[in-house]
Amino acid sequence: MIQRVKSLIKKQILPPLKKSQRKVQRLAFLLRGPEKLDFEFETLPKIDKGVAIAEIVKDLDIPANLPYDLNEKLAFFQEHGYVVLEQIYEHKELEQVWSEIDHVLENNENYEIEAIAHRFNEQKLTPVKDIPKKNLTGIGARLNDYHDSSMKTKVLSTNPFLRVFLEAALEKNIAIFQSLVFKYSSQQAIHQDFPWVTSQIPSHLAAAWIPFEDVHPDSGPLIYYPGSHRMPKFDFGNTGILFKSGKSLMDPEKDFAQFLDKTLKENKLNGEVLLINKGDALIWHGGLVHGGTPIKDLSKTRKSLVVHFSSINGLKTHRYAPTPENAYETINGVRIYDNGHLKHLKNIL
Ligand SMILES: O=C(O)CCC(=O)C(=O)O
Ligand SMILES: [Fe+2]
Repeated sequence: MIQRVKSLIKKQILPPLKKSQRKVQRLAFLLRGPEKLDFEFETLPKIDKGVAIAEIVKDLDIPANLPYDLNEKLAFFQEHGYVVLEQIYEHKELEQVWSEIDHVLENNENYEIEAIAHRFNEQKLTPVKDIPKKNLTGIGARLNDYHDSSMKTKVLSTNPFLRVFLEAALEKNIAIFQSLVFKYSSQQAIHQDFPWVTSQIPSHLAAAWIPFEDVHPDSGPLIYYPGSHRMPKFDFGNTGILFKSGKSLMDPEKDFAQFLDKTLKENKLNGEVLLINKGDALIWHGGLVHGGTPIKDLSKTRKSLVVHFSSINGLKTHRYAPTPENAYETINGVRIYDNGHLKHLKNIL
C-alpha cells in the first residue's frame, strides 16, 4: 500500500506526502475546532496586564518638553489599541528624510538597498538597482529596512517623544524590529502584525506609522479597528497564534481574513480611516487589526514610514542574520541591530 502511494506521488498523481499529511491534519483540526488562544499572560507588557499607568511611567526617562500628556495617551492606547501623537516631528526633518528616499528611488541604479515591487521578481526582496524604476516608484512598492542604510531615518524612528511612548507601551529598553517605506498606499488587506512580525516574545510588538505628508482621503488611507487588539486570537493550527509557513494548517490569507471579518462583526468593532497630518505619528498595538485601503485617486501618494518595535528582551539579535558579535547601535536610547546579511549597506546614506 505504502509503495503504491509512493509511486502515485512520484507520478505526481498525488501531492507530496508532506502536503497530503497536512491536508489530513487540517481536516482533523477543522473537526476538532480551534483552541481559545492568546498571548501568554506572563509575557504581556505592563499596560496589557492592567498595571496602573502611574506605575508604568515612573521609571521612564520622560523628555521635559513632551508635547502631549503621556498618561492620557497611554490610557487611550490601553483601551483602543492605537494612539495619535500630534506634531511630534518638525516638518523640515520629515522633508529631509523623504528627499533622501526620493534620491534613492530616482537613482536606484546606484543602490543595493532592498525593496519589494508589485509583480516583479515574484514579490521577493530585491536590490533596488535591479528593479525597473517604473516598478520601484509605482504603486505596490516598498523599501525594506531602509533605516539600516540611513542615519537620518534612524534618528526619525527613535524620536524621544515617540520612544518614551513605546517604552511605556512595551517595556523600558526597546529595539527596532523592521521598517518599511511606502510611497503609495499598501492597499494591504486587513490583518494583525503579531502572527508574522515575531520576536521571541510575540506580545512585545508595536508599530509607528509616520506620514511624510498630510494624508489625503483618496490616497488609500490606513484603516484600523479600535479595540481589536483585545479580541480573541486566530488559531493557525499546529502553530498556535503565530503563522509558520509549511507548518500552520490554516491559510494565512483566506482563513485568517474570514476569521477577522467574523470576529470584528461579533465584537461590533468598526473600522476608522486614518487622516492624520505631516508631523503626527500613529502608534498601533501588535494585536490591532489594520490594513491599507484601496487608492481612489491613483495620482495621490501616501508617503509613509512604518517602524515595528519590540523590546530588547523580545529581540536579542537582528531578525535575519545576527552578526557573531551581535553588533548594534543605540540611537536616542533605542537599540538598532546590524543586519548581518547586508553589512555593506550600513549607514551608507
Ligand atoms: O501602511 C500600510 O498601508 C500598512 C502597513 C502595514 O500593515 C504594516 O507595515 O504592518
Ligand atoms: Fe501591518
